[in-house]
Amino acid sequence: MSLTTNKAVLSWIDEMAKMTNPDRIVWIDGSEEQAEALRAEAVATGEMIKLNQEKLPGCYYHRTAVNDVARVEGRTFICAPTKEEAGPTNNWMDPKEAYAMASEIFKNSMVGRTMYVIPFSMGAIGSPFAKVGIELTDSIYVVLNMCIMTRVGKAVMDMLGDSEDFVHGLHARCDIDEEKRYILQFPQDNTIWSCNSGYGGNVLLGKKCFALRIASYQGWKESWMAEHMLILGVEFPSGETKYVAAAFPSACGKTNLAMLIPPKDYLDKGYKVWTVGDDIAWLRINDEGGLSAVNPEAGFFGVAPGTNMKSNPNALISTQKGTIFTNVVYNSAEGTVWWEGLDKNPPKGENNWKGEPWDPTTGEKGAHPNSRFTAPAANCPCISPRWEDPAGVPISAIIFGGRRAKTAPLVYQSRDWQHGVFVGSIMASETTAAASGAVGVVRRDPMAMLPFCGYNMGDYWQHWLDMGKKLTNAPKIFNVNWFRLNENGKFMWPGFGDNFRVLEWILKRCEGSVGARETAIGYIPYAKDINLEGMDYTIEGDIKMNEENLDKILAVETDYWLEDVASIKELYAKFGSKLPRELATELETLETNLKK
Ligand code: OXD
Ligand code: MN
Repeated sequence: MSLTTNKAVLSWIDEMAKMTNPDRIVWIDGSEEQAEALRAEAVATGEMIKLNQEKLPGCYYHRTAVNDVARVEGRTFICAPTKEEAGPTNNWMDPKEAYAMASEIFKNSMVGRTMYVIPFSMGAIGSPFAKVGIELTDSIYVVLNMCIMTRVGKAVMDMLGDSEDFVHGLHARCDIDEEKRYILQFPQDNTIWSCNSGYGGNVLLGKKCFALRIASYQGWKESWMAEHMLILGVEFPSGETKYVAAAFPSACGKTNLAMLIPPKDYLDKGYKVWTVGDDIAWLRINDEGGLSAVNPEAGFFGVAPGTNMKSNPNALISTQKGTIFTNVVYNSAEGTVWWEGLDKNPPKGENNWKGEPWDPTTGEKGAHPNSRFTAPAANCPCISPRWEDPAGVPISAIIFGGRRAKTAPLVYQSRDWQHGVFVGSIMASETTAAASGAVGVVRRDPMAMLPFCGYNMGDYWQHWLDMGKKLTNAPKIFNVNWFRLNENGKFMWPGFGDNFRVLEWILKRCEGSVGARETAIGYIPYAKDINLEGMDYTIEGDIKMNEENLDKILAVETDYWLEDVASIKELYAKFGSKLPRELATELETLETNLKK
């Protein structure tokens, strides 16, 4: 039964059904009964395995096809009317050609199958930030994941009413053929088509495709921002809470930072971190002339390997009920799951993520490195009481970061908004450096949005600058780097909970209660102002973290920075006349400052 009389919705579903030709169409109403029936069906067909319900209530296990385990940037296209609108950092396809090509793939792809209609909201229903999407899919796995990651069901259609303003998402599994796998975004049409994949990032269309690629374009047109940022709140002993949003490329510990537990000394004093979101932030100008942010998602689609009771207890606890595990190790004897870094007891006599016999003693990995958990955000022990606040939370600081063995100091602050936009635009991250201290390859990843910006990144930077002009109370902008290595390839900063010490400095800067040293790249802390009390970190041998070593990771190393300037020039050159003049000026200023 249809959940709406909205003509635009009904006629679009009709059109898509004519093309894909499913045997039946089923609306997802968001009810537990329907979800339970779908879980039972997925278990009956082998699509999912029901885990031990005493140990992991409501949890299921799924394996993707072996050739379908990650986002496919090479097959992801922005189908804007012209190549220039997609810009030099996106793959582009002419929309007419893209529709024609993909229609052939979608044609009759759902024969013998069911088309599920998933009405979903990104953002709490009724929030002024919220946006509606509808995903048509022939995968129960997608339905059940979407029910965790977004708000699904009748209330969404009620919110949409007769409006035509919804994202039109179409997904079909087809044959999981890599050669015919396409993730197509049509920002001008509010449309996403995804085929031949069953992997989360490609098929949970609310996430990267909508909440970042399409939404970044919408934000540009409607004066708001969709960013690849976690949101967290720091509660002070006084009870006051300040919020920050932080952008990092994938694999830099975003989920860990979002769920950080402060060091013991701080806990004892009454400090606490609250998670609002771990991956995506939608930001709008608030009544105070600042930015407020919501997390448009309702769950965490987190990387499993490395998650354990020490590295991120809050994430691990979040996965203990109502969670879908994908491509980890299935422990069939226990009805539980395992992954590298969970604990030191891999199950024996079990299969690996591919379903092949696996012997952990050989050193071969059992879980795919990109294996995932899909967990309800509400499970998280440190979920913010305001995580569903329809007005969002006010953002005091925006933090950019990446993985840099050298060059970037532990933390620095931009001089102002324009300089902050520059700092975001020059973000970069390295492939993990070898233990010998060799430096990995630098990939420039502006604002951590390289694979997620739905339009020309030159226009996106201009949008950031324009937003700044509208803000009378703009968040302060910072850059952090938890990953500095010494000459022997050892981490000079402990990371994890101790990153709280840097957050504290950042928030003190926001309220103007601590000084800083002005340098060529921006404001750097005085070592004495980062609290090392109670820190017990050995860098190597008997070399401990102390003020002197802290000074080393706060230093601006001119030669490295000049190398960076050359690589930033290469990036900027790709944008031609789309490069905002302000950013070119900032780059000149940086170079001049460094050469002084
Ligand atoms: C993610 C990613 O899955 O950034 O969040 O790849
Ligand atoms: Mn991400």
